[in-house]
Amino acid sequence: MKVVRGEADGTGLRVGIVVARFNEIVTTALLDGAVRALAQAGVADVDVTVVWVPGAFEIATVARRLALAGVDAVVCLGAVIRGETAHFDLVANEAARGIADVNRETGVPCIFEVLATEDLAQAQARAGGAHGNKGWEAAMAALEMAHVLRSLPEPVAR
Ligand code: INI
Repeated sequence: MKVVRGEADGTGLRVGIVVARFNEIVTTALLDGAVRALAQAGVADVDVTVVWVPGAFEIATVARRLALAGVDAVVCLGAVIRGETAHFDLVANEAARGIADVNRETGVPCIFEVLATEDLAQAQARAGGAHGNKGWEAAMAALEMAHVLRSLPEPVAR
């Protein structure tokens, strides 16, 4: 039996982080958690690329570019907070769909950490508050997935 389980060791891995400016008070905290997690796991500072984009809707475009440029994983950070219009659902759904598409299209793990919350307090609770820092968790998931994919055989042409 072969069991593949990723590790939280970032030595030698290149990681892209795409972070939305919208709700920056939240996303800066997510970014801080992600960067600290990567450093603690041994990812070299020069191997981390952080790209800011206007909002969650734009994350997938840059995630795709970083994935195709050769990073081992991409961490996607955003915060969509419900307002009074349907914009919330459109942005949240399209951000999720776009990032999922990049995963499938490129085969490079793109970790989805776009918070979708009812209010700012819920988002802040997940960005270094009572519910921890989801940016940190996303970074660890990125390393785990990068290791899992490195451990598997290359795809065969069919
Ligand atoms: N972008 C976010 O990242 N979070 C939000 O809560 C949000 N809301 O609510 O509108 C949001 N909108 C901007 C969107 O991501 C795009 O940047 C914009 O529509 C331009 O394409």
